[in-house]
Amino acid sequence: VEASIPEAQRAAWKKFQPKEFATPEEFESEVVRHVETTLARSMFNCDETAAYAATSLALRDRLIMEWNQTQQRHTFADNKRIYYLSLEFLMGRALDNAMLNVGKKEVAKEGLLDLGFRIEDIISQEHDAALGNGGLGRLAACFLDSMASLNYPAWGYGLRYRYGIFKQEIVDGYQVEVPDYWLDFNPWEFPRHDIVVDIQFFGHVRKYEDDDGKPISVWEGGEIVKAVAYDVPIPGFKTATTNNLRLWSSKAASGEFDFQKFNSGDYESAVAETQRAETISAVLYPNDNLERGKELRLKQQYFWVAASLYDIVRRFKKSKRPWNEFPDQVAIQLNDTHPTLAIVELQRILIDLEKLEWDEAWSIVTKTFGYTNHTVLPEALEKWSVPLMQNLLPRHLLIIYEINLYFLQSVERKFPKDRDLLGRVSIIEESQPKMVRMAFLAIVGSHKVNGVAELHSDLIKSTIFKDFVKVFGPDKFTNVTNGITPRRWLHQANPRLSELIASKTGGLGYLKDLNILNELEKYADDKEFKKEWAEIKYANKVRLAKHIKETTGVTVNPAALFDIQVKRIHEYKRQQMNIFGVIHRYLTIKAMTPEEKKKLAPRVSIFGGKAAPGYWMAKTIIHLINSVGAVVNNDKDVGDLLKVIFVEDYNVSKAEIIVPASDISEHISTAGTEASGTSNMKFVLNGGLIIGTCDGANIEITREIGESNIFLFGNLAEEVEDLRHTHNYGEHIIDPALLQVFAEIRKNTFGDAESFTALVSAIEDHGDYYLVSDDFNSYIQTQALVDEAYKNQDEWITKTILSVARMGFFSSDRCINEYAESIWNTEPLNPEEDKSKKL
Ligand code: Z16
Repeated sequence: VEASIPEAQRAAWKKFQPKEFATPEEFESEVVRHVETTLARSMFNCDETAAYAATSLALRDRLIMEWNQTQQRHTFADNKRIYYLSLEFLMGRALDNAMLNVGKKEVAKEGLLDLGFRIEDIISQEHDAALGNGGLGRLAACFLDSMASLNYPAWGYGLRYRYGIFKQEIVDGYQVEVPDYWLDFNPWEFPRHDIVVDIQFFGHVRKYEDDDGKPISVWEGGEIVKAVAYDVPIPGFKTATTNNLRLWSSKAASGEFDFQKFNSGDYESAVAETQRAETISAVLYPNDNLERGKELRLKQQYFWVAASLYDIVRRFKKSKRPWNEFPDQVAIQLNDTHPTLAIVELQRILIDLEKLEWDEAWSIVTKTFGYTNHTVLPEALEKWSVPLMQNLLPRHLLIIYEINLYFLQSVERKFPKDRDLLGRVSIIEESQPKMVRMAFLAIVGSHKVNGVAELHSDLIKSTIFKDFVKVFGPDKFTNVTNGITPRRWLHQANPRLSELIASKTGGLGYLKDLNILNELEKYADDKEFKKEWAEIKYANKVRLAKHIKETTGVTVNPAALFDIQVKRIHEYKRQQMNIFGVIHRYLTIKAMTPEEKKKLAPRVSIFGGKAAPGYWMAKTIIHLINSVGAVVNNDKDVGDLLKVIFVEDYNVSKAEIIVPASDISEHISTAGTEASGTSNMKFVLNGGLIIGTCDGANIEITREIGESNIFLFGNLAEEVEDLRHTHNYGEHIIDPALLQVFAEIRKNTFGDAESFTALVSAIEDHGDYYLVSDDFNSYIQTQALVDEAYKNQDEWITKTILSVARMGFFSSDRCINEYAESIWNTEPLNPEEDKSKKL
């Protein structure tokens, strides 16, 4: 149906296009209009929630205009588009980001004040969009920001979970999970009830030959679920580009519920179908770096992938180009193996529905996809049982077998008679039951595979994907070191620091080209500058101290050294080593004379992070941290010298308060286990130093900022295998300082020692897989160096300034440009309108 307005009537449309608000008054008039009409309230019942709602609505009206124009521009130019498929988008709050990106924060601030509200109070009304677990999901959010800010025509595709990551409450020192229902009022999403895709599950495959004797496969029967699109605008920072994030929501195919069944009295099954369909997009799986092979998870993956590909293919077909041009128009990036079925689905569309020959189709498929690996942990590598896949996606399983057959035949031709190799690289694992190895499928179906930091990209080539380097050659594998968006992680989280930097580097341009930070080097010894720098850090610590007081009741001294470890709780990230170190410090303080105590720098050890609900060890770590805090924080002998804080419900907006307040942050994973880490980058960019292992992006951070500006310790990745071997088959020596910590725990100093036996026993009796005992000594010695260094504030500040000045490399803009050049083969589409967007 032609929905376009005829030429003759378009003048009227153009005349009434909403204008952007140039003054606070224009903004105010829009806020008042939304309060009084959209929200049906008035000045007599406008609380902060209502003011937040109206502010967001006023702003989004403007956003929509830019968004529509961007989409029109992209359709007209018909360039190659980037599609970023991710099961997680950890977006956080949208309002502040939107105001900053479209350059309207000042106008809004003044306008709100005039209406009786402080902008910070309004911003903090917003519920985080928390559709992700940790690093992987936040990376996807940073990438969207960078792609829009760099004017790449790009779409994100994900799932619209009704419940994001759970809210964490700490009750009696234990984690309790509370559902995160976030959709009550969400002005940032637009339901597209006209964009609905039918998604098929189950059924069977019927095979026959057509009139020319060509074998045909038809996927029949089973059930249909509907995918409804919800769009979220993604504004670029001071560009005319507002890209789109499309999230799919599941709905029963029959609409509401089956009235036939209902009327015939079969109430339960009438509602059951609806519920089963809606369950698909109901909840985010709360595991970080763990895959459990549940059927509902596979349903989520196929549902999201099939809807997204339908959409992408439909858009391509509008341009009426031949199929071989598909990879020139479409680049699809797979964020981990979660969307790997997209490879199979595109092959299915091309051969079953579009009737292309297998080889032609497969060549299109492999040119289209790129695969990013985010972990080498074996328990995180996805495998799906063949019987499960057979039942849910019978046609896809057949295609996977065919992909594997042709692949193994090619391997056989290249390496004749190496049967072991064939078994090792087979997409199907010959286990009981057989399993589909999703990472192998992703490698075979993509033209590039990348890791997320140099060490990690080297490790995947030498360990888990070694045989594939042999088969495909090394050029298929590449590195793109992760990055973070400086807009949210500096400008938004740390406005005063951003302002100071802007004042010395010629304005906000540094947020577009982070290498400009280099100009700060010349202030590393500037007295005035250093004073301001230190004042800002102090103010950020006061802000965090206030949050800690309000949420935990504990008073912390902002002048103390703030030592922070916030990230998902995981044995490989070694929060247990941190808390053992804290206990060691506590014992040391208890044994000190008053004179010795005077020389010690007071410290606040701050932890935060969620444990997966089924991860018992991680929950035990949280319990130990809180138990230690309860003792230490109330010990008069200790006073201000040590405080232990667990910040409840760590999330994106908490990170925006916590990150700018750190003196030192901990990135202490067992070498070789943390693929990259991205909070390490955020902390340094905000003027904090790092204590860390030679792991992930820590290594490149060290290279950029200089060895003297980071506290590295511990064994190296290449030593890990031997150490583990020694623990299990040789002599496992545990550091005496660590044994002393264990002894103290056993004395019930931190409550019933039995609660913590698993933590101690993992090290003493079960081989200490994460090498806590091997790194502990070097860890506490390095912490002592931190104490010493912190006493010399003058040098410390210089270190932090130099570090910030050298962090340009870690902008997600650099990262996205690398993806565009080395994987997507695409360029930005710079709009004329950009020129009017002043920095
Ligand atoms: C995740 O957050 C990461 C990897 C993974 O396989 C699954 C999840 Cl949910 C993280 C890595 O652990 C981290 O090192 C990395 O910085 C991040 O992904 C982004 O690449």
